[in-house]
Amino acid sequence: MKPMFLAVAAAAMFASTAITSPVYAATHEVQMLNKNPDNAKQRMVFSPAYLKIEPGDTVIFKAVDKGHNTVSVKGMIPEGATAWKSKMNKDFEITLEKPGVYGYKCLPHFGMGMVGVIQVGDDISTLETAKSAKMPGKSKKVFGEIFEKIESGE
Ligand SMILES: [Cu+2]
Repeated sequence: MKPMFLAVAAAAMFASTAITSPVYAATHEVQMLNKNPDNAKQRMVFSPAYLKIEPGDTVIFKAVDKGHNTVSVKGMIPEGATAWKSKMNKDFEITLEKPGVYGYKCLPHFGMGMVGVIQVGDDISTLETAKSAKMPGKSKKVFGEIFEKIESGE
């Protein structure tokens, strides 16, 4: 039984390293949470809130905690890209083909700063446009921090 378990663990590890592979379309996971695992004081978060992927990759939003969804923010996705809006309490999967910066929110917790950004490829030319979108309450701060990170190329 033990070697079998190790093989499964090794396969799982391989699967997680494959996420960074630029050769094949990869699948990434973003969790919808009531508490930031890295900062217990921060409530209602997407984790990770910033994700960089390659064009054609898929993102799965996992409804780990209840009461959340994911909705693309108007004016914060590349022109011609398809907007999305998921159902509350449900996992949601989306494949992003168009390079650029995608800002999204949790509808009930937009003002609490439950927002995230997916960067597809290296084209960040839409970042300035994204910055001028409407961001209520704490979401402005959270978006601002992520945009800074993207600009600094970290
Ligand atoms: Cu939420």
